[in-house]
Amino acid sequence: MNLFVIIKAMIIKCDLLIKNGKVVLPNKIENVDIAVKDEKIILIGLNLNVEANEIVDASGKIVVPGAIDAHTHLAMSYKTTFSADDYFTGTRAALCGGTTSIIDYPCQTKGVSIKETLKPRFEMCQKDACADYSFHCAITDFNDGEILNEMDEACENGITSYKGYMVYKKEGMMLSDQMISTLLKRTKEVGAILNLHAENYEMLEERCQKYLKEGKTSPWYHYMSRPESVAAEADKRAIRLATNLKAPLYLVHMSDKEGLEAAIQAKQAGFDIKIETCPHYLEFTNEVYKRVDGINFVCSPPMKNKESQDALWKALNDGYIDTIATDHCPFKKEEKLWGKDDFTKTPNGCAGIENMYPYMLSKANEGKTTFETVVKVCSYNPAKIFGCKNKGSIEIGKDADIVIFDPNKDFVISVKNMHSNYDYTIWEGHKCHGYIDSTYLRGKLVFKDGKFLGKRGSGKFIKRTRYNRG
Ligand code: DUC
Ligand code: ZN
Ligand code: ZN
Repeated sequence: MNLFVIIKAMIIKCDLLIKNGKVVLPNKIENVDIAVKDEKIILIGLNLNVEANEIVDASGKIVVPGAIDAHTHLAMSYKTTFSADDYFTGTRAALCGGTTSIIDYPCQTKGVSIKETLKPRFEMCQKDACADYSFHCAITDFNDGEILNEMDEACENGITSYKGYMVYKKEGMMLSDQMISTLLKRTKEVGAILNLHAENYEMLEERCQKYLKEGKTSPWYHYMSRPESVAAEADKRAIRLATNLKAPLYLVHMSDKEGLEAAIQAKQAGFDIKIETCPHYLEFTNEVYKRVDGINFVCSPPMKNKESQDALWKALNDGYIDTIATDHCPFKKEEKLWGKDDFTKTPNGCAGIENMYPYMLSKANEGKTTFETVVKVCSYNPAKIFGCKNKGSIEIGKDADIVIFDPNKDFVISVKNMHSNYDYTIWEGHKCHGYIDSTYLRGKLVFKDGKFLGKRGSGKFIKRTRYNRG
């Protein structure tokens, strides 16, 4: 064999080569090529000399890892209905918005084990999920201690995070402070992390009753019954409970300045407090509840004042926000209207799964934050915190979950160009400066030029590693 033949034989063959893009790597942005084979990133470098079945020219585009939405409520049962997106439409929409993995929140019914809670969810996802998926399990009852015993085995099986609600008492979901402390202790012991929804139930319930008695029934009173102070009290209590035990705590959907500041202080004092916020708190304020379509924005916690919103943006850019996730939980218009004469009857939740990454990336494109920050909070950090060891960055050996973002493509969000199963969106009319060009899930093209190209049931379960033990 002559030298030419030997060198030719050594040239690596790969499935996909993404060339000439500006790639957001873990600690820098570089113009490099990415080679993908068998669902994994196998090479990253300048002018890679590889053969590829498919070559994509990403000149002028920004290449980022697929986002991980660590907070969704798909097929969530509520009274006589379900949240509008199931695991098919929800994960289809996710992929179309550059989110390649989700971590959903099944909720335990009292008396039921973790395994039994998750079983139907696994079945639904195996059949329906188009994106990769995992679950946090919301705990409502210890079943005489069985749940606590079961947690170690559940962690072994990849379920390494749990959730507690400090609200939803009437729905049987609220935990006492004692139960929260027990869960904080147990999650720390087994190498899991506890996620808390922090609002003060007694404070908000008293306000709800007062407003209803006074005939104040509009969506504005949803906000008024759960204002900044109601979230702040619970945020601070949750932080106290966790720091007291030196246990890790993940505060979901942080929305208020006072709670945020308390969490930042605890972080600065060396405690392991993680902060999640959502795009809707960064974009909207409580003013939305005065709009004619204010009812559509009813979610808990509600959007807060401008001061809180500014504090969230500052904390994001100062590096204190750990993750951004959506709390995706849309309901149909008709269902939202259950609350038209009584705000407490409105199903809580808004859409976001397809909007998070385009919104955040376009904010980076506009200079309100940086691409590195967006990648950190939407991909790298959720992967690290929740033990998705093959996800979260463009690195050799990771899953080839790759998004190509076109900074020059403007896009106006409308219910008509989304891929969910809802019939309105709070993001209607929002202009994104730059948009997702294409999404790859483990090297497969699943979204391009506005079209979903993925496959129902092709999402894989993400068996997560224990907290900080990955
Ligand atoms: N809040 C919402 O708005 N929806 C789902 C659950 C929650 O806590
Ligand atoms: Zn919540
Ligand atoms: Zn939620």
